[in-house]
Amino acid sequence: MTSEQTFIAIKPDGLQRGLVGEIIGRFERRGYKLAAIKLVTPSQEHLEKHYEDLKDKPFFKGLITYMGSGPVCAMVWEGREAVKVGRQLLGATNPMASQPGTIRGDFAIDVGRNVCHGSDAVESAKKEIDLWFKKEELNTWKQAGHDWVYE
Ligand code: YYY
Ligand code: MG
Repeated sequence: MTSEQTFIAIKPDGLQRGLVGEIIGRFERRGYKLAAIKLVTPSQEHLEKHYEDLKDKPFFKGLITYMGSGPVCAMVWEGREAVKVGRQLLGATNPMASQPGTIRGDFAIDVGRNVCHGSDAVESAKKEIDLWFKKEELNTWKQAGHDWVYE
């Protein structure tokens, strides 16, 4: 089984709106394994690193303020094609373009309040996991249901 890890974060609006359990449940029910989880209110410096690719965008300042406005639930999810499928579970960046059945398609309206973050590639997932987590915060464990999810 080729396994990969993705960085998923529930943004401050997701916390405020009580969507933590709902979002975690979708990854669990799909069969993914939680490797790390914590609540953190990220500093401006941390967020500027996380979103450094977007620093020239007009929405950058607002994005940093919103993301630093309260706790974020930072997670690492693991399993087959976790990066790609994680993005599918989240839905399109703009919730207005997200399909119903996706997290953003079910729970969000404005792009600037789109509830969750997910890495967009295996390389960026590695960078993001490295930025948000220390090595010792990542757990290696075997899911009891593993062989009922994977052939
Ligand atoms: O990876 P993803 O979160 O789906 O989109 P990005 O293009 O990386 O943008 C990051 C973040 O920025 C997005 O989740 C919301 C916000 N944003 C915005 O506020 N307005 C836009 N026009 C585009 C993105
Ligand atoms: Mg992105």
